[in-house]
Amino acid sequence: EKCKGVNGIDKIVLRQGRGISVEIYLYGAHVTSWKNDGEELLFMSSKTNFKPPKPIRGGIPICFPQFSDMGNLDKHGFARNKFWSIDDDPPSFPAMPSHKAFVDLILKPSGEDLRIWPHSYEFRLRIILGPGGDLMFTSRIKNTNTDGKPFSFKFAFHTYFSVSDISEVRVEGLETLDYLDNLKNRDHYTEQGDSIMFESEIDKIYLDTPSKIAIIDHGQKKTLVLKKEGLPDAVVWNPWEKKAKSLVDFGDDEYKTMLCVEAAAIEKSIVLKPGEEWQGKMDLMVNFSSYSSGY
Ligand code: TA6
Repeated sequence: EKCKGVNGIDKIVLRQGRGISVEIYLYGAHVTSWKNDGEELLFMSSKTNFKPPKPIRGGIPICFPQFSDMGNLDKHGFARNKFWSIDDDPPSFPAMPSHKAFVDLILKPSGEDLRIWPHSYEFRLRIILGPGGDLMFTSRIKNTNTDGKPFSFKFAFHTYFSVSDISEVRVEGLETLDYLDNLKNRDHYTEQGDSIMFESEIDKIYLDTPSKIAIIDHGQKKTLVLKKEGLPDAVVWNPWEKKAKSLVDFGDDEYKTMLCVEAAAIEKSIVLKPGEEWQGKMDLMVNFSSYSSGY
């Protein structure tokens, strides 16, 4: 179902029965809401402006072809600031879901875009809302350069999860891993053996993580599970109090009710020769009863 969102920007709404839905803005192919049992699972800042070319603060921004300021482009690249199109006839997806709750989106560069990043590409994104409320993403990026040139890129699903209270949240699946600390010149460190808990600003790129990460919210007795493929890294970000105050489109206290855990390919850029295609996947699930260890 296509309709108008904030400021008249086109959005797609997918539903699966009662209380299960997802909203996707064509601006950025940006998921702004994911509900299960009527419960919102993504964080969206009350201060966000839906004013292109500014990015939307919250939900699931897509970082492509750059992550953060690790290159000459605008922060996190340009995919989150572009108007995407619905792709009615996507080629060669392995299987069409048997239900209607999915959408295929596509981004290709305009002539103007080619001046900023001189590469021709087709970026296809399929978003599926499963019957049980699972939210599944398949991202396919193809090099369509005709000049014989390869290109390289970094990528992240910059997911902002909604949490009851950051002090009651634990992340499992990242213990003992190596990471780059964005708060310390991206120097290399190794995480200790315990699950991750939060009591100050964090901005880390965990390298080569397991495919499954769990965000356990003791306050709300829910576990969010993130599964990924083709996206070796995982970013964990919470701006905490001081940084939150410096972000104009983020409420001063909102750091308490959000946590970004991002399926990403950052440390090793993806390189594609002309004609080659890369695929990355992320599945998000929620479990309201089982919130103890074991993920
Ligand atoms: O993913 C973490 C990060 O790169 C942080 O360094 C932080 O600045 C955040 O993304 C948000 O970036 P943004 O450009 O959306 O303000």
